[in-house]
Formats: sequence, structure tokens, C-alpha cells
Amino acid sequence: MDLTKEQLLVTYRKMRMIRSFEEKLSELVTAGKLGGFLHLYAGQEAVAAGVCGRLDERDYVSTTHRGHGHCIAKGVRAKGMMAELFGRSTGVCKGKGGSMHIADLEAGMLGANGIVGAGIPLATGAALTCKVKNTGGVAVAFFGDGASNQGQFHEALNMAANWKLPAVYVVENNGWGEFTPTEFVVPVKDIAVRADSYAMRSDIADGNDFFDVYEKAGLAVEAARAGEGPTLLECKTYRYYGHYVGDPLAYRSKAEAEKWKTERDPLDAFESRVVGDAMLEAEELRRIDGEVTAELDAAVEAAENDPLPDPASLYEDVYAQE
Ligand SMILES: Cc1ncc(C[n+]2csc(CCOP(=O)(O)OP(=O)(O)O)c2C)c(N)n1
Repeated sequence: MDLTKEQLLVTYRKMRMIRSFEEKLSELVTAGKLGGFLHLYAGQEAVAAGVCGRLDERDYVSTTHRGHGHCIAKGVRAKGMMAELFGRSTGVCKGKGGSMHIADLEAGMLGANGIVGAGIPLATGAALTCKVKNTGGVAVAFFGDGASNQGQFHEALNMAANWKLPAVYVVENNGWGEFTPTEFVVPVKDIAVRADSYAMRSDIADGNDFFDVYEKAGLAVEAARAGEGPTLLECKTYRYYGHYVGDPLAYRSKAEAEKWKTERDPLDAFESRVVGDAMLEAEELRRIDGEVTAELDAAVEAAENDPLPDPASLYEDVYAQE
């Protein structure tokens, strides 16, 4: 494995930040301190961390309605995201975007998206930019199993394969699309096989195992950078919370969720591996847990006290500028 101790610490911090960020949001909504429509990513941390662990500042990602984890993994700061969720002018989108519109172009985050599947052509366009400008960059689209039934998915994959774009399509198959089991609406067992229609490379990873995702994402990113075209990477995983915060979860059994949480948790699996193989010590991870908690508490306190956007700024940033 080609990860240094420093990279393992950075990886754990990201996964811990994603988990704690989502848990904090759930708490804040329940306490009536935060509004808005939120879709939490907890349970899927190894996918965002494993894929983004292969990216650098040349690269782009696009995400979905469940996008906080991808933002954090690509380097968007938790403080700016928290302020954004509170609708404050200090937020990454000056408080005018919110959860489903977080974008941070400096971090290569092209945007969350409330339209299922719509991030896929955005990343495809970014991949075309990387190719035309010859930057060596790669664009990654993260999306769910439900999005792989959308026309945009098929159109984008066809174009990317045909033009050999430096793109990676990461489908996070978490077993559910809103309140519907994936097998009810997807006739293939592995969504990865859909790549065959476009003569595209594909791979399947255990989305709860950081190391498996990291390895397979590495192959996909390497192929993209080498001019070999895109890959469809399916990561099999599970979402811990309901579809949205407040979802009563009447459609799935508690036992199913418990099984994933106790037997397949991505943070536990990471810790067992790195501590078991003596790559990191448990105390180092506990120190990071404490630092993340403190960072999030400070982010919430700042967000609660930051100003709302000035109404006079309503028409600013409406159109993209060069
Ligand atoms: C074009 C479109 N159709 C339907 C919806 C309503 N909707 C929001 S999320 C969602 C399910 C998406 O499932 P999936 O792509 O598997 O992502 P997950 O929620 O599991 O992360 C649906 C149908 C929407 N937002 N946009």
C-alpha cells in the first residue's frame, strides 16, 4: 500500500469530519436550531475519502443532494460549509446556496445538485476542459444508484467514452433510492455492467472499505490521466440515516441498518486495519476525534453568530463571470 503515515492521518481526519459533521447536523435539526432540507452521507465516508485521496488541485468533483461528504473530502472547509447551512454571508456560497447547492471552485468542487443525475454531465464537461486544456486533471462525478437510471447518466457516459475523457463516474450503490430498494428499479445486479454498453472500463469496490476504494479509484484515476478514458466505479455501501433528516424510516428494517453499523462501519474498519497493522496508534485517532469535535463546535458557534447576507447583495453572483 502506497500510503504514508501522514496520508493515513489525513484520511482518518476526513472520514471522522464527515461522520461528525453529519451527526452534528442531525442534532442541530432535532434541536430546532437548523432548518432546510438535508440528506446525510454518514455510512458512506470511505467512498468520498477513498476516491478524493487520489485527487489533487488539478481535479474536479461534482456531487448530489447527499454531497457534504464529497465536499469535505475534496477540501471544502467545514467552517464555511456550516456557515452556508446556516444561511450566513460567511458561507462558501455567501449563504445563498445551502446544502444542495454547495460549490467551491477553489477546491475543485463543482457543486452539489438537487436534480438527480445532473452532476454527471457537469463533471463530463469539466473532464472535457481538462482534456482540451491538457491540464492533466481528472473530473469525478459522484452519484447514487437511482441516478444511474437517468438519461443524463447514459448520455454523459456515451460521450465520455467516445471522446476518451479523463473522467471517473463513481456510483455509490447504497441499496436505496429515496424509499425504494435499488433492486426494485434496477434490473442488473451490478450497476458497473452498464459501462459495457459504452465500451468503458468498470470496477466494483467495497464502498465501506477505504483501502479497496482507494486502490480501485487509483486505477481509474491513473487510466484517466494516461489518456485511456473514463471508468465507471461502483462502490457498494449503505446510508445510515434516512433519505432526508426527519425521514421516519418506515420502509427499512432496524436490523438491516444495525447490521451495517455494527459489522461494516467504514470508520471502524479503517481503525481495525491501521491499528491492527501497527500503521497508526489508537491514541492518535482519539486525538483527531477531539480536534474534529472542537473544530465543529467552533464552526457552529461562529455560524450562529455570523451575519445573514445583506438584502442588497441579492443579485450578486447570479451569473458566472470569467
Ligand atoms: C430529476 C429528479 N427526479 C427525482 C428527484 C427526487 N429525488 C431526490 S433524491 C432521489 C433518490 C436518489 O437516489 P440515489 O440516486 O440512489 O441517491 P441516494 O439518495 O441514495 O444518495 C429522488 C428520486 C429529483 N430530485 N430529481
